[in-house]
Amino acid sequence: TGHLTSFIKSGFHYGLNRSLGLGSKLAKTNFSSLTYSKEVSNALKNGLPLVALESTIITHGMPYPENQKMALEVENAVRKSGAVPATIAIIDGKCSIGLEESELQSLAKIGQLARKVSRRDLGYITSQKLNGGTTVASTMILAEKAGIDVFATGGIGGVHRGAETTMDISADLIELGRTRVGVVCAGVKSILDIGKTLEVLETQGVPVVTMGPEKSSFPAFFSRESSFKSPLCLQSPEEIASLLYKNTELNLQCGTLIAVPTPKRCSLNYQEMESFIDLSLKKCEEQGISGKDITPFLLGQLYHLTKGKSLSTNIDLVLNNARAAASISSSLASQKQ
Ligand code: PSU
Ligand code: MN
Repeated sequence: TGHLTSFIKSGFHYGLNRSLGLGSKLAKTNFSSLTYSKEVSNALKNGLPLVALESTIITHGMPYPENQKMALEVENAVRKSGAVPATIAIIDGKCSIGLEESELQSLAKIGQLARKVSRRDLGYITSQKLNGGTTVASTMILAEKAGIDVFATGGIGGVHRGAETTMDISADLIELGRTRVGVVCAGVKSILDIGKTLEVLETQGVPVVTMGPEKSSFPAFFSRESSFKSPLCLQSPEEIASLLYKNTELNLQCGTLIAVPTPKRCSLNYQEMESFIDLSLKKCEEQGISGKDITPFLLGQLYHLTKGKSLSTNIDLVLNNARAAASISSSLASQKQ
């Protein structure tokens, strides 16, 4: 048996000293186990602004080949807006910060054959040398380890409707409460309970800011508006970057959620989406779908019910978020100097 097994067996005897011995060794292993793409390692060396991108959206959020096209377009949008994209995923058990194009293409192709990797799956997936798309939670963890401050995605996980009985609350929310990365999204999809999601974010101590004028509502992903008021509103990328800067300076050790409303041209009708969501939730229950399979299932249902419109909106809003994240990251990089 290896070092780790004997440690686990004798763990009981370590008591309080445990964090001294193996803790620091593991911390070192962890850090060196990150694999960087050339583009990303060059950006990190030169202090260029970076934007982390997640990969569950590629493996479990969209069908092939649209997922591949989206992923490449989003990377280019970040580059065009003056930052360096770092798509994060687990490739053959390696925590990869930035993917080479061929890696990204293979991941998109295998889709749901790759694992959906959240915080608790990281150890398993890396030890078994598997492939995985990282959720918002695990992408945040790896981005922070790599020293990337800003991360763009479409929608984050949240509190599911009916969570008062199912307890289905995404690990993304807990991660936002403990990991120091700014996450740019289009708000929370209304397949979730938006009100409860905002409550949990408050409990976790997460600042939630919508990029827009005062009194903006918190956006609902497919639609620009919801019936919930955004806790904070800031108009410019510079102001949002200062907020991130101060959160770091105060050493709050938590994330910041930045919501960017979906562009007007591709926003979908709120009422119509509500009825589609109700239908999808019913089907989900009928088929006994649970746990981590719920979000991918609901996304697939909405794709059919909207005849593909949900997908094109999804792609547009991710691109929009990527551009906003690039501006925020650039501004943060200059404020740090
Ligand atoms: N919402 C989307 N598309 C997605 C996801 C959420 O519109 O692809 C993914 C994200 O990776 C998010 C994850 O972190 O689902 C949340 O899953 P869960 O609800 O099981 O925590
Ligand atoms: Mn869940």
